[in-house]
Amino acid sequence: MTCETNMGIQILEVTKEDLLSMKWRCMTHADADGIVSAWICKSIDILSRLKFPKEFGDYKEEPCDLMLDMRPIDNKFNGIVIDHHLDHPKERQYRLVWGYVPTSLLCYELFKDKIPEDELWKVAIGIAGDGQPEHIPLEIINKFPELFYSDIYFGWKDEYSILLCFRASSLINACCRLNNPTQAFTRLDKAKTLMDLLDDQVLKNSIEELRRLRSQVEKKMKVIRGARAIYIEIETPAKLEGVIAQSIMDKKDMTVICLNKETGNFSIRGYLALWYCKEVISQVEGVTCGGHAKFVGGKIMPSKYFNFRKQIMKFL
Ligand SMILES: [Mn+2]
Repeated sequence: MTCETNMGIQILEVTKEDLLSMKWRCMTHADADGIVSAWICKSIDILSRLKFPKEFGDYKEEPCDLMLDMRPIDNKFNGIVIDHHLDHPKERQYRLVWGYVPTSLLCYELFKDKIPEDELWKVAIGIAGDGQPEHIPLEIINKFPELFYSDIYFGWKDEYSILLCFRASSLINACCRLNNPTQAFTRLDKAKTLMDLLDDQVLKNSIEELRRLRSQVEKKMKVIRGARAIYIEIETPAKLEGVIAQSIMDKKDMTVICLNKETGNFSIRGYLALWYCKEVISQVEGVTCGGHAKFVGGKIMPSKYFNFRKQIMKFL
């Protein structure tokens, strides 16, 4: 009896040969999954350039024919998209590769025989970055078991441990949250081993800087607790809304909506994330949001702040 462990690609509107046949102008999501996906494409030499859009899915900022780990802002994009976010339009001009698993894993499945074998541990970092290390391919775990070793800290307050695959993705994500995804990509590309990456001083400094900013932000954040969810407002140029929503969700076991008033970006984490996105927030004009189960992100126009807040309060 066999048991299918390959559960990745669900929609495949392009052939592998097409993808390998030219060099693409790529735009990718500025997070660990997006960066690793782009690294996979770079490692097999199919990229002519790489950019990170300011707005999720905005292909109009730069010439682009390959989009990774994002849903284009509209259906007129006419390149290729490799992605796992929900709600791609049925009518679309782009060709899609789609699955339920992180984009890094979709890229791995397409190109696995071409990726440098000694650097396959990088694939795991993208998958862990989207919170799904259970999807790391077994052959990668066999080759790099240290991905599941734990880093153990003895802090002043409590002791905690973190898997090295998570530690690595948080180093990459820290750089991205400080609005420096290009630097994150360069450091990942440069690292030859997982230990190189974990020891990278530039990335370690980013984590420290982010920690400092976060504690400043947390001292000033506004928190409202409702029956179903917790609503939080923060103000910072860094992308901290996702981290803060996640950590409060973990502590309180409630869905958390966190709005960064300075950037207009918000994150929702928790079981009701998609419900809030589709049933509550999408009803407000001037607000965009999307994501996957338990993880939603979005943006509001500054002028829509009061409408947004009113709608959230109604359904908190
Ligand atoms: Mn992703």
